[in-house]
Amino acid sequence: MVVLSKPSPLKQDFTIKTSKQHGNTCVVNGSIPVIDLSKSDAKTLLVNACEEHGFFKVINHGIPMDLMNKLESEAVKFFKLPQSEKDKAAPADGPFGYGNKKIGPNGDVGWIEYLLFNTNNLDSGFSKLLNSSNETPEVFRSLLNNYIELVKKLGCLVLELLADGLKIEPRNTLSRLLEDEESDSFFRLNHYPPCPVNSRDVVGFGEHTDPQTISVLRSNNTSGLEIADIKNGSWIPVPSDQNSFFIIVGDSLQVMTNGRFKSVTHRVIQNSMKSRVSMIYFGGPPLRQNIAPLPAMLSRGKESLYKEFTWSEYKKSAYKSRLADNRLCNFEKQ
Ligand code: GA4
Repeated sequence: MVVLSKPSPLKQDFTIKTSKQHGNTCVVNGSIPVIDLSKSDAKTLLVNACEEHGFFKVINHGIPMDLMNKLESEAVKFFKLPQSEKDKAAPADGPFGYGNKKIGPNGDVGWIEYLLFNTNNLDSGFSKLLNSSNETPEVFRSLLNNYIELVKKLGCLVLELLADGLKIEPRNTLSRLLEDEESDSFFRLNHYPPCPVNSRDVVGFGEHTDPQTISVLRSNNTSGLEIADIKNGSWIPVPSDQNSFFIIVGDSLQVMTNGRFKSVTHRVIQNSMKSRVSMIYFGGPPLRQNIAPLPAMLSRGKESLYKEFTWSEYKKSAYKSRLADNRLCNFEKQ
């Protein structure tokens, strides 16, 4: 097990906020759907999981373990650099590059350091990495490129199976948003160092929903991820599994299915002993894309639950919000 250097302490407290919507009781044996993508019933199970949990694990995904492990090692190598070197990769403006404890622009903090990239312009974050004394930037860059291409394909496959399951035609109605060359998708490498404060009041990444369509997450074998039960808001710990991927339904997919799929609230709690390293692909639409319920989701005279908006408008509003805010409520019809 690799224990990385701890980032310098911040003055703020890392307190888990208990939202009004979601309590923080732990449901230890909460069930997480596991879906085998090689089986013929996958599309039905996927639809069911998005409706019931907004979250599931996929196995038989076809992404080579070797690639995940190599990218993880490169990330670990970067996070092991002295703080002053890592800080050279911090953005002058905008969100891309290295971040330490600060999450978003509005005062949220976590026991975390990370690298954030725009997948259609890797250099937006990567060029900053070249300022730090990274020994093998070309290896890192090519692993990032290979990995992002494969997780994007996996995300597209899941979205196509979901379209099949929902009888949406054509079946690339959702996946084309990620495949579009102007797709506004992000990739994030997170490092949660072991946290010296052994308390459930310390948070790695506070509760939130993802704004995009789906997020494809892989972590090392350190637990910490928790999802809020859609029905009663209780927290369900997600057992780590470094060989599988976890899919998180985001706000945009909730809107496109007119609320049938649920964008799941999730968080990462700290671990006092072990580092957690996670890599997440956030499949976002192009900025100009209208985010609205698909016609197939409005059959039999059903009305849209949401006002009309573009992804660009949603993003602007998201970046004015705090992490735990309900971002969709501004876009719901009264
Ligand atoms: C949550 C999902 C992704 O990590 C992210 C986050 C983004 C950021 O860290 O810059 C946000 C957060 C996320 C939602 C609300 C805003 C924006 C921080 C924040 C307070 C990269 C994303 O796309 O939205």
